Amino acid sequence: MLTKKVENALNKQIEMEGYASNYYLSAASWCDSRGLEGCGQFLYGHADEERMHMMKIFYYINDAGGYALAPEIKQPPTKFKSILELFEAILAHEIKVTNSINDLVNLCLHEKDHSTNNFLQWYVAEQHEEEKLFRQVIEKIKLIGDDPKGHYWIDKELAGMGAASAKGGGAGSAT
Ligand code: OFO
Repeated sequence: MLTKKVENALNKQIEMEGYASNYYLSAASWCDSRGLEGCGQFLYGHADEERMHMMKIFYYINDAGGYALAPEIKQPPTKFKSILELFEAILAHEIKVTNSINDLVNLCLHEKDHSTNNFLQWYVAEQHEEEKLFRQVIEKIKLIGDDPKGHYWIDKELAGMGAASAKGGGAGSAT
């Protein structure tokens, strides 16, 4: 059984995961509209993953005797100055999500809710993987160059990474 505090915090996390999904969608659209289809494909995949993260919490709340709320989601950024800035913004947002998950774990420990703490450990691992992935992408962009020629190669690189993550891998592929 969830305490009201944990239920409210989980519902807040639903909103955050939904926002993350739309953030990726917005970033994918920015890339797509500039002919960066590989980057777009990679980001559309992440939008789907974040929706799955949202739904996992949604089902968990109801399964645990709470009441999951369909979230109101504000519009994410739609303009980015460059690919590098876009991925840096994504990493910054993922770090926010990590902090929010850590706060949730702390709350569960405080409320002695070991079941939800156990459930959240999947997210702890997932956030570790995502932060690592986006740090790698940012390093690659810096290496290849954030200019038109560099974009061509970054797009090819991320198209490959998008295809690999679509096949599964990391905590993100769990159900
Ligand atoms: Fe990476 O945001 Fe979900 O957990």
